[in-house]
Amino acid sequence: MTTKRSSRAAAKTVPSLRPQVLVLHGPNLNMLGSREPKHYGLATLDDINRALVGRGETAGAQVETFQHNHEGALIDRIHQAARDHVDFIIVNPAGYTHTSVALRDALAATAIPFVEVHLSNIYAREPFRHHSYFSDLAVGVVSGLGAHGYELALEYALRHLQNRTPHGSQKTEKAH
Ligand code: CA2
Repeated sequence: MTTKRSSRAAAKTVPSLRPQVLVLHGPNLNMLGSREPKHYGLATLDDINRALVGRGETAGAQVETFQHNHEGALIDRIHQAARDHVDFIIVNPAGYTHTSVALRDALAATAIPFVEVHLSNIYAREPFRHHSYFSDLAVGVVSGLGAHGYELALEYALRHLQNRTPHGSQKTEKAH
């Protein structure tokens, strides 16, 4: 017999027809707009998130944003994204870019395609920022274009998701 409770729980796992994009921001990015504008620009995290959610609405996609200063909370959010059938992730792992095998493992385990974004050009900065634990798993990396980098990543995600067939695989491009 199906109880009310179990049918509600089952409904939660049904993939949504609306493409779902999760934007993840790592530690200290809540400070954007207040300090270090030379590296990170003047936009606040709220400015960035509002623009991304608005663009998603226009395109008929659901864009959710999440910032946390703790590694475990970011990992839990990635696990949640898998349970919610999120289609695409845009992630700025911030300082964890250069340190976190655990965050890398979470993204690898969920197998949700993702673009890695950095506001600053990590290759033009200190040598310890030149290595990322994420780039080889990412569909692509945007680094050094400021807040615009997130918008470009979202445009890519929307295009990528539009090209999906109803079964989730990608349409192949026609040769000319
Ligand atoms: O350029 C990026 O987006 C980074 O991911 C930002 C990280 C840094 O550790 C990476 O190497 C590159 C740092 C985020 C700190 O954000 C702040 C924002 C305002 C004030 C202070 C820190």
